[in-house]
Amino acid sequence: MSRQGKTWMTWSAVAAFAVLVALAGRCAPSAPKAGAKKSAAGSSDLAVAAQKTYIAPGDLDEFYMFASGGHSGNVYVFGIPSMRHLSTIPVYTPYPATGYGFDDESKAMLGNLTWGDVHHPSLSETNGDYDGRWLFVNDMNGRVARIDLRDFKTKQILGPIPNVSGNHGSAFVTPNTEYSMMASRFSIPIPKGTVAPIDKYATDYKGVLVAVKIDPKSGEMALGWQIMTPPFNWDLGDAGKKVSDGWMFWTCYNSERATGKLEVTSTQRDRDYIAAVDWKAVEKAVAEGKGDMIGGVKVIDPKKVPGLVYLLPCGKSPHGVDVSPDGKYIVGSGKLQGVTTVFNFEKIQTAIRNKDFTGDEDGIPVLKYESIKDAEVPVGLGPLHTQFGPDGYAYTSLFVDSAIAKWKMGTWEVVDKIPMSYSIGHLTAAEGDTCSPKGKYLVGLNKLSHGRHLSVGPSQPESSQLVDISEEKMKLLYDAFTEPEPHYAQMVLAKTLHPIEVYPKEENKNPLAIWDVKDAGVTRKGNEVLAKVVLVRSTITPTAIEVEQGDTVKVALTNIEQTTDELHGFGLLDYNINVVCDPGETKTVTFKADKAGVFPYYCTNFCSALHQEMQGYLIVKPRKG
Ligand code: RUQ
Ligand code: CUA
Repeated sequence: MSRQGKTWMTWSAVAAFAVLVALAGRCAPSAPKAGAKKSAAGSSDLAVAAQKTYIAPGDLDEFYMFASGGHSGNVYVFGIPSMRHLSTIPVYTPYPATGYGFDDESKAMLGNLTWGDVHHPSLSETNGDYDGRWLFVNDMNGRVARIDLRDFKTKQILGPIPNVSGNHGSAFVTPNTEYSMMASRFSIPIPKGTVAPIDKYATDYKGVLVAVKIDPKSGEMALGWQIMTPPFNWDLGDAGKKVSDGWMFWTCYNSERATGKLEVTSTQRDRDYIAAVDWKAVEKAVAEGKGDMIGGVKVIDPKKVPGLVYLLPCGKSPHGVDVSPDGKYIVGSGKLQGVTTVFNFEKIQTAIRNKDFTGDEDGIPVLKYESIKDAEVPVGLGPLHTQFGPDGYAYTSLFVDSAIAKWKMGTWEVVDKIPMSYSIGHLTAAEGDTCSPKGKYLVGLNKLSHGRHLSVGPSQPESSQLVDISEEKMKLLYDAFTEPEPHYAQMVLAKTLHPIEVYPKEENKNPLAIWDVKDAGVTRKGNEVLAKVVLVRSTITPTAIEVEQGDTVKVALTNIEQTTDELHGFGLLDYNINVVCDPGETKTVTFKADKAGVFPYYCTNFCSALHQEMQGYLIVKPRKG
C-alpha cells in the first residue's frame, strides 16, 4: 500500500470518530460572561486587526461580498474588509422593506412559491473572471434567479425546471457565462409526476445534470439540456476553466443508491464520485438532434450517447469540488476524510483516451482513481470546500476540525492552519474561484456563533470570520454575524461593479409611467379601475382614489424623482399592499376592492421633512343593492 493510501486509511478511521464526536456536541462552546474579553490574540495583533478592518466614516470597502441567505430566500451584500452589511437582495421571498413580492411584476416572478433556499451565488464571468454584470443564485425548488448588478435587483426567476429535484449543485456559471448549471440532490422518477415505489430507487429514480442557457447580451435564462444519471445525490459543482474550459464537474454522495437512513446507508462505499461532463460535446450532440424529450426538455442518456460523461472516484461523501485558477487541477473533498484529493485534468483526458476504466454506472465509465489523481493533501478532518489565492496557495475549509488549512499547489504541502469559531462550512477568498484570485482576504462562513456575541435567545445568528491571507500565516481579523444561512459567498473587487443611482427617465418604457402630476388620476372601464399615481416629495397624487366595492383596481405608481436615495413607498392599510418605487421607477399593483370603507395610503420611506404628510385615501363605496 502506498504511503498516501495508508494515510488515507488512517485518516478515514480518525475522521469517522471525529464526526461522531462533533455530532455529540463538541462544537458547542460555553458562553462567556457579558463584557468579557476572550480574544486569544495579543493586544498588538488586535491593534493591527482593527486597523486592517477599520473603514473610516465616509470611506469605502475594497470588495463586495455576496452571501447566500439560505432558506431566507435572500442574498446579503457585505463590504469587505469592514464586514458591514450593506444591503439585502430579496430573490425567492417577499421582502416588505423594498416592497418585493407585493407589486404585480415581482409577484408574478415569485409565482406561488413564497420561499426558496439559496445556496450558491455565482457571479457572471468573462474569460473566467468576474465581469460585474449579473449574479445567479440557485433555489432548491428547481429554480435559478438572475440579479442585475446594475441595480442589485432580481430580474428573472427561471423554473421550477423539469426533472430536477432539489437543485443543490447550482448556480455555477461557465467561464463565459454560457450556462448556469444545476443538479438534482434528491433523485425522483422522471418526468415529475411519475410514481415508483421507493424499493425501486436504484433503478427507477433518476438524477439530472442541467444546463440553463444564458443570453450573452441580456442575461436572459432559458431551458438548455439535461443529462440523465443514476440516482446519486448530486451535491456541488464547478466549471472547468482555461485548459479545462468546456468541462463541468459535480460531486455526489450516495453512489450506493441507498434509501432510508442515509447517514448509514449512503456511507458504505469508500469512494463516491465526481461527474466530469464535456458540456461542449453535449451541446454538439443536442444540436445534432440526439437525446429525448422528457418533461419538455432535451435529456441525454449517457448510455445511448457515450463519450460525454465520466465518473472520477472521490473520497467518501464529497462536498465541494473546485477547479484551480489555471484549470489544471480539480480538487475534491470527501467530507468524511482527512485528505482532499487533487485530480489532474491532463491525466483525466489521458485516462479517457486510453479507456482506463474500472467499470461503469448505468453506462457511464468510471475512471481509474490511481491514474487521474496527483495528490491526496492531508488537510485535516472534514474538508468541504477549497478556494485559491494568487500565489499558488489553496485554502480548504475543515468542518470537523473547525479550521482552515492553507496548502501549496504542486508541492501539496500543508503550510498553515487557523481555527474557526465554530465549524466552518464554505469559505470565500477574494475572487478565489476565478482565473485571477486577488488574495488579501478570506471569509470563513461558519455554522455556529454561540458565545461570540451577546445572546439573542435560542435562535442564534451564524458567524462569518474575516481572515487576512496576505502573509505567510493566516490571521483572524474580525467576527461578523449573519442571517441564515451562509452556504457560499463570492467576493468581487468593488471597482468591477458600476451600479446606477437612479433609473434614468428615458429608460422607463412602462406604458403606465407618467411624469407630470397633471396626468395623475383615475379612469374606469366597466368595473376595472386604473389609478395612475405620481410619487414625488411630498405628495402622493391623487390624494384620494374613489372606487366601488367589487372593482378590480390597478394602481400604477411612478416615482418621478431623479435624485439619489429619494425612494417613496405606497403602503395601503387593510389591503396588504406595500410597494416601494426607486427614483425613476414605475410599478403596478392590482387588487380587488372587496372591502367597503375608507383606507389610508401613505409613503413608507422617509423622504423629506414633510414625509409624514405624504398620504391619501382609498375610498371604496359600498356596492348598491
Ligand atoms: S452547501 S454548507 Cu449548499 Cu456547502 Cu450548504
Ligand atoms: Cu415619500 Cu416619504
